[in-house]
Amino acid sequence: MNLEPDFIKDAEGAIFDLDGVIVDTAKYHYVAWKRLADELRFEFTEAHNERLKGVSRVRSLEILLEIGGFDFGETLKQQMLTLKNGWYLEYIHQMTGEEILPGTRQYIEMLKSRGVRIALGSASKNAQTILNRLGIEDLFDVVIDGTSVSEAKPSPEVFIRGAEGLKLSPERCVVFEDASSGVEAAHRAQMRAIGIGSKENLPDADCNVSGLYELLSGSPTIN
Ligand code: B16
Ligand code: MG
Repeated sequence: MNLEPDFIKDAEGAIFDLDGVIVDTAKYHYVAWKRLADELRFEFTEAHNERLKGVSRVRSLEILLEIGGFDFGETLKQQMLTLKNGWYLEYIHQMTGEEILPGTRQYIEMLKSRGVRIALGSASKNAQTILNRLGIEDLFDVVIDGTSVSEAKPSPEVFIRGAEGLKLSPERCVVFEDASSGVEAAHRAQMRAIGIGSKENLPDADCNVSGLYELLSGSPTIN
């Protein structure tokens, strides 16, 4: 039995966020940001890190510095962004295909077998590197990431560009997202959003599942 909501079955395009949907890179962002906070000698917890999920690198630094009570100039902030990204890349380069979240490849392949076109819609400027490390570049017809958009989620730009790349009107596409900023971006792009996470954390998503594997197996949603 397949319990996918009908709006996914009717879609011609599927746009996937990366961090939190396909792979858990948040844990690597966390250790890299924590390293920066340690250098600045303030506590940065995993709860604080929740606020950085789905937001751009620059905005993440602003939030981190707010938490630490710092207000630095542009030059210093740029140096910190470079430093953090260098540390993050050290972790990312160790990743293997085993870190793909359960059911991802199977679910995307199932959609493709139905003729659904597939895009990535991520805020990350490292998305291409991560796809390469995981060995899943072949799954995507189009990749829109932090290097190809000018506005961060909740701007709908990343998803509108994804639909354009797939040559589909936005209403024909669905988005898979784990961040509330991404759900809002999908809705502003006139797309339905499948929330990867609980209804409590993503109340505005059109349905909620704990992971793509639930859509594959036909398990009930956790709405
Ligand atoms: P980078 P997503 C987002 O990825 C992460 O969730 C967010 O924590 C990160 O700040 C952002 O990418 C930018 O990442 O530093 O690699 O450019 O969820 O949009 O796939
Ligand atoms: Mg995400």
